Amino acid sequence: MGLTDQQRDLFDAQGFVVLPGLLDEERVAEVSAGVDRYVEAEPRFDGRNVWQYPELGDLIVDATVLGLVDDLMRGAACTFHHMHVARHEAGLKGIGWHHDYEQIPQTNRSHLQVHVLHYLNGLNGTVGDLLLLAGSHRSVMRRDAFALFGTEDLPGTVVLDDLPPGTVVLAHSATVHARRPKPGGEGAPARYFLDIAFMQQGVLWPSYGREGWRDTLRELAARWGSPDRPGLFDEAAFFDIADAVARVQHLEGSMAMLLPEPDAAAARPVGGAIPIVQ
Ligand SMILES: O=C(O)CCC(=O)C(=O)O
Repeated sequence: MGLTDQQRDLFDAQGFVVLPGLLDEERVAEVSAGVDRYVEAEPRFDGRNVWQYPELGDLIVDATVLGLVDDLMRGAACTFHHMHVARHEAGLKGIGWHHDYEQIPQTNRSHLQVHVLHYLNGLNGTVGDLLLLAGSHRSVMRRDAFALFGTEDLPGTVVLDDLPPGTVVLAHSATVHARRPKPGGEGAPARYFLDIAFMQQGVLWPSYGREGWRDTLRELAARWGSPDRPGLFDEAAFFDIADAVARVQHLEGSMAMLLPEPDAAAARPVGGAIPIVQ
């Protein structure tokens, strides 16, 4: 099963596609058991130990989901970046508008990064809705550029608040999104949420932002690596994010002037209106 042309076009136009109930009941139950053990043992917002949970590793390499990611990559291979795992209860805080495209500094969208968002119990209008800003993946901006708008509706906002269990949202990681907190959900099944990020190969990407990211990739490769996908857990796809942050954090002015001079043959705008490219 792959994406239809219409779904691919939708992804290109709005930055995401919603696949209601993609995972069946049995798979949802298996992964949920892994989530339960994970959230009871691991620190929050830290995906380094996912390899210790077989159901979570199995989800990273789920053939159906990876096949859909392949469709979006349009023939290019991809590499796993991180997985986050959460069980959200009533009263959960929101997360303001942001995107998750990994690039330092944000300069272009030459290569694709996809976030696979799993809502194992679906969404039902309690605890938190997912907001997505359609078309925002085309704009280059800091990850927190729209944070000043909190979780307010913006023109182009799509609200996901009614999804069946097993739903997967495939999102271009540069799509601006937010979690709007909602009342209710007490005494009901929790909001099971996982995100898994994959990078299109062809450029070096920033690593996962915690020391030990190489070990995580090695552990995953040892257990879930396969000759069919030699680059899936390839640490050589990444530079250490801490090195890149150190390079840019004290920059002043236009970074272009710190780059090597273009060679004489490089296209150079002359006369007329010089295009402002960034
Ligand atoms: O909880 C959600 O639905 C989305 C969370 C989110 O914004 C994120 O993981 O970047």
